[in-house]
Amino acid sequence: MENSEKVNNLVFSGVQPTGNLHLGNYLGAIKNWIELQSSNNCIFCIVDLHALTTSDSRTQILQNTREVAAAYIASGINPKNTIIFVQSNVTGHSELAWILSCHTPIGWLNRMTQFKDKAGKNKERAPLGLYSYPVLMAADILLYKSTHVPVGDDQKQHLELSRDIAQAFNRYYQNDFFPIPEPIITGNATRVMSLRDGLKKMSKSDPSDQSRINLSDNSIEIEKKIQKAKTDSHPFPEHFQDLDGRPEIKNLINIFSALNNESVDKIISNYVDKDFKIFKKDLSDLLVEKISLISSEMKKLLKNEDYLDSILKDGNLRANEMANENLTKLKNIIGLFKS
Ligand code: AQP
Repeated sequence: MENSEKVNNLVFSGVQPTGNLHLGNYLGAIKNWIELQSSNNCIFCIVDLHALTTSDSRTQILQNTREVAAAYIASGINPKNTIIFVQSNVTGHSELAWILSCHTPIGWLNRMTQFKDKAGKNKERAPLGLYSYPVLMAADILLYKSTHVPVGDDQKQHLELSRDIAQAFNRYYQNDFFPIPEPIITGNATRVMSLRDGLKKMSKSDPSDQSRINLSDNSIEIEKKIQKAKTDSHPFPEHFQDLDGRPEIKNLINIFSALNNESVDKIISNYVDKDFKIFKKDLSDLLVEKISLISSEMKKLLKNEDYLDSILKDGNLRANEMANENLTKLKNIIGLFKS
């Protein structure tokens, strides 16, 4: 569909350049973006300022930024129609984050479970940025007056906070400046779980590389990881309800379903009488088909830094233009001095 035919939605989302981009990031977020870009105006950000919130992810941030850009393009994001840019290159994000933080009660932030999980027992020593991360996320979304935000299930609470902040701002200034952004959390893989523990989210920071399929994995690595993926001693389930209490099996079937756009019921009926080995073999073939294409394209793109940088430079310019226009209007609403 041509740009002129696009509806008036503005879709915004992002990924942190923290290394080890994985299947959860792809199925929970990036894959859905590809479908959205044909009929919506889309902005996809590489949220490097968020990556500063944990010390492990501060290293190699430049290389990881290019890796995320390569993953977006290799997965099928078209930089001609869609803006791909780097958060730290649009200063409006930090500026709006401060303004919004002045309109956000601390009690709202105290409810955020991700901070509690990530800070763990060491809350007093956690960086302030980790605590105020959701306000920066609200600024990312609201800076562009975004209407829709496709994310994985883990970001649901942060998105609800963004909506609360937008509503609070609009109410305070008796204005409808910010649209209230709608979450898009769809598909069977809104929460892809670890291959080693079906109760833990697949995540970049899991110390075990065996817990995730990285977008950079080759076919041999993918096959090995699926072969070794944790299952249980029961036979293949006969019904959807049989998946209760079998998180590892449920996860593998959900991944299968999300990759080939088939219902979970259909997959269960296809494999009900078969050995798990056959299911795992077909799943790893499917993953190799989808992921190794992305991974080889990423490798090619990463060898061409000039090309990647030119895409980001163009995206930064386009994002800055939109951000500055919205920030000027917003400062006007607040009544800040303008020379
Ligand atoms: N396991 C997952 N299943 C489905 N979606 C997921 N997402 C992340 N993990 C899963 C979605 O990917 C997008 C980008 O995530 P991010 O990189 O900004 O941060 P994250 O959610 O913190 O990713 P990780 O892998 O879990 O990183 P660490 O280990 O550093 O915490 C988001 O839309 C997210 O929902």
